Order: sequence, then C-alpha cells, then structure tokens
Amino acid sequence: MAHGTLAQKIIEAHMTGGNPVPGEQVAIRIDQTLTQDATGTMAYLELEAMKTPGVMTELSVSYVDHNMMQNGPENRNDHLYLQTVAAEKGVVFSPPGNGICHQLHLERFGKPGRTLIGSDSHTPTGGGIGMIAIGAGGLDVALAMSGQSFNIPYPKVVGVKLTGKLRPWVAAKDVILKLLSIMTTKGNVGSIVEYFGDGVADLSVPQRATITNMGAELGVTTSLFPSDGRTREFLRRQGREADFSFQQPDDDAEYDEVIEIDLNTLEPLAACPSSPDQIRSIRELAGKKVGQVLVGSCTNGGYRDLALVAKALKGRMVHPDVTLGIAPGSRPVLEMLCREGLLGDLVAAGARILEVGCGPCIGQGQSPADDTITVRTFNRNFAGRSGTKGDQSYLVSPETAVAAALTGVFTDPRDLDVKFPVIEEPEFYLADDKHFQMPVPGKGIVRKPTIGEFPVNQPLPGDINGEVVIKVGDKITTDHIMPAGVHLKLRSNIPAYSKVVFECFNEAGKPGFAERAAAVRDAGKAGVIIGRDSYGQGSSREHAAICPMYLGVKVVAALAIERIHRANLINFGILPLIFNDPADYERIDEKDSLIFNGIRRQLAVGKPVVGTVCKSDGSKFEVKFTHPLSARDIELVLAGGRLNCK
Ligand code: MIC
Ligand code: SF4
Repeated sequence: MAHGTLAQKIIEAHMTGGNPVPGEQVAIRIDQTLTQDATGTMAYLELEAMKTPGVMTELSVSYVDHNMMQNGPENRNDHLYLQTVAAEKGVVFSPPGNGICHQLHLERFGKPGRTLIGSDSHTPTGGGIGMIAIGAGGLDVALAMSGQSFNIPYPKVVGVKLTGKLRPWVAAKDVILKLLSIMTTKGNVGSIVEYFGDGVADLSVPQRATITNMGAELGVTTSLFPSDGRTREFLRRQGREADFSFQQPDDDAEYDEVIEIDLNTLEPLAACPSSPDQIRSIRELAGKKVGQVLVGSCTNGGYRDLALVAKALKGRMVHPDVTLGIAPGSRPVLEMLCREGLLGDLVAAGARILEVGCGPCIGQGQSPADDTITVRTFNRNFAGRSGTKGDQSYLVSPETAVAAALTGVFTDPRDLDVKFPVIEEPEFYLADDKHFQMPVPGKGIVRKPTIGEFPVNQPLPGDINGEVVIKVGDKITTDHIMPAGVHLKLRSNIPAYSKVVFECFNEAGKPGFAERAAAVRDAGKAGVIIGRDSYGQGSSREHAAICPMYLGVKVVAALAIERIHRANLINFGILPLIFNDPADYERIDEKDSLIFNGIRRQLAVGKPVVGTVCKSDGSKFEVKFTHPLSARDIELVLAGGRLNCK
C-alpha cells in the first residue's frame, strides 16, 4: 500500500474523520471553495436553504465564466444573484469578463498544501500548485462553505514518474494525452495521480496545471504535483511569494502503482472524436483537412499558451479554409497580450478574438460546420458538446493547434517552417486584483423571477414500483444527460431545464425522455435509468441528478457510476445501484417494470439489494445489485436527499 505520498500527507493533515485505508471514506476539512455561475446559482440557493449566515472557509470565490451569451435576461439575472448573494455570505465575487475560474484561481488564490473543492470537475487544476483540489456537486460545495467536512474515498495513489525534458513543439498537453492513452477514462474511480521524478522540475506551474486540469478526464479524485522551486517562482511572479510552502512526498514514499513517462521521447498527440482517451499521434493524422481551430479554455488559456500561438503566427496568416478563435483564460492574460503587442499579432494573422471565459468549450458559440474537423486546445470532445450533432472534435496542444491554423491540415508542429518560439515565464505576471469584489454585506440579495424555486424531493418509498424510462450504453457523460450549449441559460430553472434531459436520445415524432419520465411519475411509479459502464462521466453538474429527480427518477442502475455523478445522485435522493452480474444489463429493456419490495429494509452497508424485473409478456426474473453506499449515504437516500436531512 502507498505511504508517504504528498496526496496522503495533505489528506491526513486535513482529516476530521474516517479511516485512512484505501477505499474507506475519510472526511477532510476544506480550506477553500470555488463555484462558477452554471453550477453556482444552485450552490448558493442551497447555501441559503441551509440558513448559513456566512461562509466558514478560509476563502470562497464565486466566478462568472460559463454562461456569458446573455441571449435573453436569464444569464444576467444569474450574475446579479451571484454577485449579491456573495456579498451577503462573505464570498469573493469574480464578475463576467474576469476569467475562467480555474485559471484565475491558480493565478490569484491557489496555495500549496491547502484543500479546495469546486463545483466544477476541472477544479484539480489547483493540483498544479501542490493543493488537493477536487471537483464536486454544488451541494457539497455549499456544505463545505457552511463549515462541513467533505468525504472522499481514502485514495489509491498512482505515481506518475516524469523523466527528461520536453522537446520543442512537444507540450504539457501531450503529457496528459499520453497518460490518458495509458489509463483511459474508465476504471480509475477512487485514485489520485501524483507526479514525481526529475522531469517535474522541467515544468512550470501553468504547464503542471494543464496536466492536472485534464487529469479530470481520467475519472480520478484529483491529480497533483509537489510544490518546489518552480512553484515558489510562479508565486513570486504572481506577487504572492508569501503563499508559498514546500510540499513534497517523504523520501521513502511508495505508490500503489507507478507509470513512467519519458518527456524526451514524447511526441505531439491528439484525442480523437469523441472521447479524451482516443489518442493518436499527429504524425498519424497528418494531412487531414481542418476547418476550425480554437485556442483557450481552462486547460490551455494561459499566458504561455496564447503567447506561443501569437509568436508562431507573427507576420503570417491563418490558412483561408480555417477559422481560428482565441478565448483568453483570464483578463490578466488578455491584458498582458495587449500590453506586449501579442494581441496585435493574433489579430493581424486573422484570429477571431473571443470573450474571456469558457465560450466554445461549453458550446457557447463557435459550433463547427457539418462534416468538418474542429481542433481545440480544450479538455473534452464528447459527441455534440460543440453544439453540432455528429461533430469531429480533436483535442490538442496550442503548438499543434497553431500548426493546423497555419496549414489548414493536421501538421506535426515539428515539421513547421517556423522557429520554435521559446516563451519564458514573465518576470512578473500582471497581478491585479482590482476586478475581484470583496464581500460587503447589507445591500440584500437580488433574485429575479428566472431563478426558480429549488425542487423538494420526497423520502424514498417503502417499496419502489419502478419503470425503466431509458436504457443507455457505455460512457454516458453528463453532457448526454444534461446538455449545456444553448440550454445552459436554464441552469437556474429546474422545470424548464428538465425538458431537455437526455435530449440527444430523443427521436423526432416520439415522446422524449422528459415526457416519458413525467408520464411514469404521474402514474405514481418511480422512473429508472439503466446505464452501462462509466455512467455519468465528465462534469460536476448536479443538474444531471436534480432534473431526473424532478421528473420522478428514483433509481439509476449501471455497471459503474462515476464519482461526482454518484455523489450528486445520493445528495438528491436517487438510489445508485450496480449490476452484480453484467449479463443482467442485457436482459432489462425500456418499459420493463423494476420492483424493489421493502427497499428501505433492504438497504444496508455492504449488502446487495434484490429487485424483480417484469417484462411486458408477463415473464419475471430477479436481479441482484450491489451499491457503494455508506451508512450516511443510505440515510440521505432514504430521506430523499441531503436537503431533507439534518
Ligand atoms: C464542463 O467542462 O463540462 C463544465 C461545464 O465546466 C462542467 C460544469 C457545468 O456543467 O456547469 C464541469 O466540468 O463540471
Ligand atoms: Fe469552462 Fe471548458 Fe473549463 Fe469546463 S472545461 S470550466 S467549460 S473552460
């Protein structure tokens, strides 16, 4: 078993309960929280429902970065609510235009050795600075703001040993793409990835943050780097050297498993449609025509990434068949590009400058044309996430993105006729906090009518008389369950947002999932969702639990359910079950009844539950399920969710 790792040391220094044994739940004290607007309105409505007078953390920040299109009043109404509730509750507010939560948090607030949870799955970006930074549902973040501990499984620690140095045109992004090709997006629940080895010193904090950011796609609890001389340098350049502390594993640390990556031999890579672990080398893809290139997001929207693209484009033109969009990760990054003349180089080359924020990464504009390849420096390429059905999204480094922008085809950037632009870390980053709003209570909370009421769930009934409303396959992401893009503006209005649950599976002319689920609910039955492997991958959006709950779903049964989604289901009183025998998945179909007699009695820690499937032809059979629930989780599910519990 692993010992002396940095992950274990930070967790143990924050433990408030539980047993430090892999797989067992431990409770940890949370020093910092972050929220973003698309998950934040729910989190603060929940915080208000808890009657918490003011936040109890060292620091809580509310960022507005996702929902920025302002088509109709909803987005701006959300922003005003977030701004005013932050002031009342003691939360720092980062207004729209200031930057993406993860980029800004790393720049201005992350502290080595601290714990952070955020209502966004890419919160592990903070691991680049040596924190334990974890993505969670909004309700868990609200609970942490009100001073409660956060539960995680005590981790298995996977050590990733980095050796050597990255060569020109090979990027930090290629490190995480390589790791995704090894570990894939499945089967890593409950692990933490910790980087070590002499290659670590070659990477700056922003490069490390690219790696820990996209580590979210591995499905691990988080990833982290040690805090060392490079970390001190970064903090000094951000004007906050006082926040530095050395954070290192013990000299005799051992990992549960070690994976080695030699930076010298890495080559430019891409994640191919439509999963972040479909990895191929750019050499293999070379020559394929590209229609769109987008640079930005919380993975690659920092100063170095954008400066590199600007310098490679200087005096050149974007290929006429390509549109290039640039979305800077933060206002300080954009301001630095402006002041150094790099923005002028981008504009002169033909780049389209997009708003600072998540933008196209969450389908807010810039959807690609039909049947064209879009090349993005982002972290997710789930089908349809770009806003175009049947999209072909490839995830790459800024180095590879600029090569495609210049040539109009996939090109190994090492083959470009361009001198590699070495980007040194600036002597000082622009460290200007004047756009953050420090909380001053007393003005009241603004809550416009587009911010709906929070739906209340009922306790789990004694018997579940269920009906299967949908049966889906492997790797269903929360983007499949709760689409974002043009629907993102409905995040604060559960009845309206519920209408698009599983929209991607609806067929023209037939009742969609929402109508079918509501009909089951209105007939007095419980809705059941059947998934296969890795159900609920991706985002932390608790809407993927709240909206099904609103539509009467009481059970999600699958072969495996991903960590954040599973926690969200429990928080909102939906029972997550795992097929004991995978063959049973094949035997259940949509419209079958699934009955659990005496479910309240059946649910006990470590004990299976048994249900009866009734087919339309009158045949019946029993199915055994296991479940991952602790005693506390069972209490929550029985009560109909956390908000019904003390
Ligand atoms: C994402 O990248 O999928 C998001 C949008 O940032 C989500 C949060 C959300 O759905 O609001 C995430 O990663 O958690
Ligand atoms: Fe925003 Fe995309 Fe990062 Fe999610 S992954 S926080 S949508 S930039």
